[in-house]
Amino acid sequence: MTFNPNEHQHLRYNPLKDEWVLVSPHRSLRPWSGQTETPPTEEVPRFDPTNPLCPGVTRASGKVTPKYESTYVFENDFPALLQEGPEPAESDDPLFQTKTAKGTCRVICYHPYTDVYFYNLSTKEIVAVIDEWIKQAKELGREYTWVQIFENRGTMMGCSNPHPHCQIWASTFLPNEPRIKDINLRKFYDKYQKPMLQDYVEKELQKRERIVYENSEWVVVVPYWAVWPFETMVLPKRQIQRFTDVDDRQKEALAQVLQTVVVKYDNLFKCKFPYSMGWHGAPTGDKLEECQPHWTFHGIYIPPLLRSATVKKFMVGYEVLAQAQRDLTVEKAAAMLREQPEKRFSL
Ligand code: H2U
Repeated sequence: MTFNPNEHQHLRYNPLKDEWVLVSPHRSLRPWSGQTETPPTEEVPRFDPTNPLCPGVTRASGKVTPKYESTYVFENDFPALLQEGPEPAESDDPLFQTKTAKGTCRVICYHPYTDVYFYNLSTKEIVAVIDEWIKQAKELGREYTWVQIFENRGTMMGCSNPHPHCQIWASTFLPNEPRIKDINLRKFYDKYQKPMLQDYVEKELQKRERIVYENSEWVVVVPYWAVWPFETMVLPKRQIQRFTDVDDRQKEALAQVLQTVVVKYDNLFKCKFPYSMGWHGAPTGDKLEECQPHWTFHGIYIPPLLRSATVKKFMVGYEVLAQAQRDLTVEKAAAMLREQPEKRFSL
């Protein structure tokens, strides 16, 4: 029998994490009698006088959200990172290491209306969100080593508020995911003298097996090494290191990406598709002036759903004790998303 990646078990390497994922395609037809989720619904009013993210409503801090007309940014009233605080004592015991953690947390409201999202905002309105992301990345990047812009979509992903918004956590330290990525991107660059993700984009554009969507500036793929069933990466066709390097052409094209990706996701299981998404680029703060050609700016979407709006993937058992595993092949997941129309379903 000859090996067929769509049928036969194998391991795939994630060069960004230096990790392997087990792919078991023969297992994808197994029946499911475990937990099911409530299908994500989407009926929200345009304005809710009790929602603190709506214009004119008072937040937990007692401050009033102004009557904003585009994007609006405020300091998170429940920040995980504070700018100031007592510092822990250094320890020379290798088993009990502690480090200082400082930072700041903000919330960005995308639009004054609660019943809008990337699928029904105009290009101009989406570009306003992108501009705000870039502005925040620039401002916070001057002070902080890592500026993590991220959005949790849907209650299944821990989103606490239906208003269109995202969060920013900026820190004095490099968190684990980008820290490991930085090490692996650098190793690749040193070995091949080429940014890993630029090389990857070029090869994916040739192979054309995992592309979900592409336009003149960006390509969206289910990465070769994806762990989550419908995980995607948004990669630039022109090499850039950071969000602050994105030019006007890339901005307009990125607005199209944001709109199309969510429409395809929502169409897949006819629901408000839950995910965490965010952006990664070269570290900032002290490293702002450092040349970091090994980095390529990119976006990441991590959705938890597996086979319907109510069945999600659990990262448990073998995956937390040994190694991540997937049943649905990456290529099949990419095809399923690619085939979705670019017009959103209506109920
Ligand atoms: P999530 O939906 O991803 O949880 O983001 C909403 C954020 O808004 C959350 O971090 C903040 C929460 O702390 N928030 C305020 O800062 N003030 C409020 O009055 C409500 C919510």
